[in-house]
Amino acid sequence: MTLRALIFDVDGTLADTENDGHRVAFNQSFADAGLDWDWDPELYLDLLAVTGGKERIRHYAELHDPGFLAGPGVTERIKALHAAKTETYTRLVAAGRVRLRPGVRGLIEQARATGLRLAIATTTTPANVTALLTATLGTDSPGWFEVIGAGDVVPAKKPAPDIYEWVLARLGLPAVACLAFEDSRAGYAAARGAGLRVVVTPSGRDLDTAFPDALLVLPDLTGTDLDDLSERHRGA
Ligand code: XBP
Ligand code: MG
Repeated sequence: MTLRALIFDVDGTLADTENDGHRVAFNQSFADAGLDWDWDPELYLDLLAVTGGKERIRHYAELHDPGFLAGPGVTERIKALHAAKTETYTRLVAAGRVRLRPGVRGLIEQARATGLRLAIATTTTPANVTALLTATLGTDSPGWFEVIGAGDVVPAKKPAPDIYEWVLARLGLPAVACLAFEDSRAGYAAARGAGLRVVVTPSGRDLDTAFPDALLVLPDLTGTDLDDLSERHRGA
């Protein structure tokens, strides 16, 4: 079937946001709340197996500080930590702390030039998506994406297929008319679970992961030609 839309993951795919962005912002919110938690880069790569910031905080506490979870109002405390983290993260991104991965801008420009529809399917918080797009692609760029599925709009985060299904429903397109771009095992599983073909540009702990059913696995999107991608998609 003819390719009609590209659906992009955000963290790890559009940009390497995690180590210098999200991780730093999590640690800042912990310090500001008087917690002695400090997520170093190695630990953080492990923690990324749990998608969603609030879910990741809870998972860390289960492993390293179960007393925190026994305290009163823990759900509210996690929400407050996470809201503070989002404030810091969006500030870091606005200050230019993260850049797009190679080839992302070029592919998005090709898609816009040929009238291909664009969408986003991510686990991260909506404000983070706006901050990243605005800082890297310009103030108009959030409007280039017809559907932005982000954060808690679906309760079951990646690797569940729900966020992709949510985006497909709003695009009004079947999965076979779209192509997803992902960087991680969880994201790949989510996209495949929704029936999408996937181009994977691995990052983090998934640099050496096998993605046997991927349409393509590439180190990054440098030089990616949209005609070639459309052709591969049609033949898949
Ligand atoms: C990545 C995630 C997110 C971010 C942090 O999502 O799992 O949790 O690490 O953002 P994706 P929040 O690869 O789907 O873009 O703290 O806002 O969840
Ligand atoms: Mg990702």
